[in-house]
Amino acid sequence: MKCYIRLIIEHEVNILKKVSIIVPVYNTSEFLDDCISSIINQTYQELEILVVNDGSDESSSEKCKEIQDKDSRIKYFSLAQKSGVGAARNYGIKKSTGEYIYFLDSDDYLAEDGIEILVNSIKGRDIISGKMKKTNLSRSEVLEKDLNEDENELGYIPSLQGSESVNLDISDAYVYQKKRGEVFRNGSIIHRLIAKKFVEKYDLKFSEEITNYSDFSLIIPILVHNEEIPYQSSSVYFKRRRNDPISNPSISQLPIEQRISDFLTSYLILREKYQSDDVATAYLDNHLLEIYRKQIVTAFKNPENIDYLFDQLKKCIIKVDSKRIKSNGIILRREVNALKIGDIDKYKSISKNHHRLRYLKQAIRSRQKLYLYLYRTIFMRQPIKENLVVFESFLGKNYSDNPKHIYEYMVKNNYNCEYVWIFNETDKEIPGNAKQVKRSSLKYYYYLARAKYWVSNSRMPKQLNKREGNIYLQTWHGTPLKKLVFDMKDVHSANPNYKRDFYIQSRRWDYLVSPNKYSSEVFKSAFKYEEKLLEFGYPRNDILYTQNNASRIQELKKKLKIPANKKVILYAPTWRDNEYFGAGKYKFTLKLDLEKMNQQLGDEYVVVLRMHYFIANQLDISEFENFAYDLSKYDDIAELYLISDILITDYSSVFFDYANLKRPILFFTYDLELYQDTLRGFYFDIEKEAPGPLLKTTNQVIDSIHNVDELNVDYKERYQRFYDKFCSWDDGHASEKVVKKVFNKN
Ligand code: C2G
Repeated sequence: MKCYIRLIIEHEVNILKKVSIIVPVYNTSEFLDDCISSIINQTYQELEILVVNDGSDESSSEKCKEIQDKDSRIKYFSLAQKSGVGAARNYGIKKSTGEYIYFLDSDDYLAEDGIEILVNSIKGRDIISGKMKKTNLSRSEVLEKDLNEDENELGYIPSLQGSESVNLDISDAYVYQKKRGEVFRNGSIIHRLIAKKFVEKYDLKFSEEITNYSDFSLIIPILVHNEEIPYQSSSVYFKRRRNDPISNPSISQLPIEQRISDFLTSYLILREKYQSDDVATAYLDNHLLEIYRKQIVTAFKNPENIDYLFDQLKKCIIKVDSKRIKSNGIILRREVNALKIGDIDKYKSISKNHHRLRYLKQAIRSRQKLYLYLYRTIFMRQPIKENLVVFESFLGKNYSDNPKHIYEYMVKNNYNCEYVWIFNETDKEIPGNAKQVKRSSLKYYYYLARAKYWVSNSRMPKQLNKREGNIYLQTWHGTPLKKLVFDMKDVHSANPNYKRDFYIQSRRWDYLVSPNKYSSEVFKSAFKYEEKLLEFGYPRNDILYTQNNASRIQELKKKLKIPANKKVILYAPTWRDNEYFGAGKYKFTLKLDLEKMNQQLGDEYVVVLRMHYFIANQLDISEFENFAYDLSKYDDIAELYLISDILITDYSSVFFDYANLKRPILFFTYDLELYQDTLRGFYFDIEKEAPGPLLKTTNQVIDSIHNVDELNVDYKERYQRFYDKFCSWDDGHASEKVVKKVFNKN
């Protein structure tokens, strides 16, 4: 209401003009709330919201129906069958009654003043362009952010967000007149306000025969009929980068061949129709050449794509004005010439050399690129070494986990193999005669290219293609409590392409070790894993059965300089997706009060702190000498399990392994709600199934330790149930079973 009055005062006689916001929907149930809320909460209220369901699945259709009741301005339409985004938008145009039209995709959302700014700035023109900002964040995350702090990340102007801070007198700020084509450089119609009468006058419609690039059929006439197109950078449209291009891709995440083919179809139709208009032909030709350089050349690394697209591309290239080709480099010009004469063999040969040259150019730029070049062009062409096995644990951070125990079994049992271990820091004391190779060194690429076997508990870089004959044993590194990859809804970690990358990397696994039946099921869904599962329990837990005796425990305590007469509390928490310095470098803030623990438990216990291997910051515990020991860098946590009397953890998979020892476990879950509800989500109700109490404060932790005998009694049955479900495959022989299945002894 406030906003209405304000606008009327500002524009005196202006009657508010209605904006029709057209929202085509196809399978975006998880994003629709954000999208629709961002419209309903616009500071400019004179709106109609046309939601056009383009044959979505059940859950999105249900969601569409649900949101109808949210606001009387919503008009819902459902197309009889999936007809494509162009058809859905055309339907919306037909049904619209506003003076202006604005297109918003159903997985995106708007800044709250996005429409108001455009309406105030259009001033009788046919169109005004706002700004599009790509983001990985949800709407609520954007609203919650301290925008001053995150201005760079969002590229957003904080002072213009929210109705209170909108400066309505923005006539000066508006209209950075740009060259017409430049305003449409991204080839997209979204984030622009368009006068309906202009749409009607030229009968503007989206192409319906293609999925990608249907916007061009609107963009071209807009460019043709408008000398200048104003641009208002403070009207922000948030375009969401969807995190799951595998299960539910957005249009721009569809296969590259399809996108290119759609573009070429659209180019041909429009180039024909607007052949006499310089602006239109320049825009189309420049786009074609840009798409050629950026997408087509990449797609043509696969020669099958050349066969598929060659004729279509030839028809387009013939139409490009030759003066526009002249300004390009010699390689592109040679390719264009081969295309024009339709000589596919010649084209393929030029294109092959072109790729070689590109790789070489990249190789000169950095050492890693050079190694990768040698990996692809030389090492991968040498024969595979049938008895070469490469091991890696936790990305080279240590000598540990399932790969360590598999390796030691092979060494002890005289497997006739050549072994290589990958480490960040070499010269480790390890048994056997394995070569130690630095991660990302030239030797690393060499051995990975030549090895018949890869054994790893985490992912290998996605650039390292699997070669014919290679066998990749993936052991993974824990029973999952927190949701993994494709079972995660949002990705809060530092890498927004996490799901896509994971999918590419995990397609190379031939075997996956599973610690229990429950994990087998989770792995199938979370990793979309369909290859062989080795359901034998975890090799890393063998020593919890074979070395769980007093003399080994004393030996380890001595090695670790832990007093023999003190009991050990092991604190091993996991990492938090939202606390990081950068990709793979996470922060941790110690919430356990060591001072208090020392005072109240110091006579009987010492504390061993063990941070997750992602944690990059060092804990300063120097003031707790002789009470707290930081063993975060110690290689194998299983040995720390052996020496400890009590485990404190949180959502880490460590408790599934530790339960093999049947010793007490406390859960220090001070941020349970945040972790469970926002960051990850869990596979089961930890409050009901955890084999120990969930505690929020250091005092509760201390009390539980004082009363540990009573806890053992209280949790006895629950612990047994937990053990039966998660530990029953572990029997001290998992390494043997895995090795016998995967490796041939001779
Ligand atoms: N780990 C460790 N020290 C910690 C935490 C974990 O040495 N403080 C090791 C343990 O072997 C643990 C493994 O790293 O089992 C995996 O750690 P998690 O905390 O479970 O976290 P994450 O690396 O995200 O693994 O499916 C497995 C997990 O759900 C994912």
